[in-house]
Amino acid sequence: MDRVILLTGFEPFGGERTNPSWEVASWLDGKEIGGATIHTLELPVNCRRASKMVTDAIARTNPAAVLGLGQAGGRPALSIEKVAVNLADERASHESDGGANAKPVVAGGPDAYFVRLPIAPMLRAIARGGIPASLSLSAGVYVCNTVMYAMLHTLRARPRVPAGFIHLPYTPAQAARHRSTASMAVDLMTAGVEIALGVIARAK
Ligand code: PCA
Repeated sequence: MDRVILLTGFEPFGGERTNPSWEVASWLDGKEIGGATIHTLELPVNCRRASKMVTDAIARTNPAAVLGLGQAGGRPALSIEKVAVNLADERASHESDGGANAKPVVAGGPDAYFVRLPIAPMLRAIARGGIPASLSLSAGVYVCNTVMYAMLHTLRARPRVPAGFIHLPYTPAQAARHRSTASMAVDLMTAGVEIALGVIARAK
């Protein structure tokens, strides 16, 4: 049977016309990387619905690895997340109270999960490709963190399946509508994510 890597992205949100995560994911849909086929899934920017969709997709496709992508406007580089916390705040995009109203993603679940990705080799490989990338220790408490937590929780009994999340900067077209904001071209972000997927696919 074909090995599948599940790659998720998001719809636009917060008044944006596009979301770089879905632009990148859709470029990679159907590609063969390291002996695996990329299957993509576009998620709604809603904690409850997005986490249900990702856990359903994991059950349906039994993937060899799962990588989530999301937009983190203002970040200057591809940002490989290290930790998902058991907190979800559906209003976090428009109410910035720092997650004081956040609820558990999974009631009674562990406080946090570390992602299961070969982060250091991924960072080295992306940098060798001439693409800026860095490690992030917080994905916030909004939908990206929720989806990452949900995927790691669902896969908790399958520790050999690599799973994690990369946040992406704005595209130049998005940044042109914000002042003094970092951005990265979609083809460069796509190349960086493709390199990351290659490292993940070849890791075992
Ligand atoms: N970024 C948001 C949600 C969807 C997205 O692309 C986040 O960082 O939670």
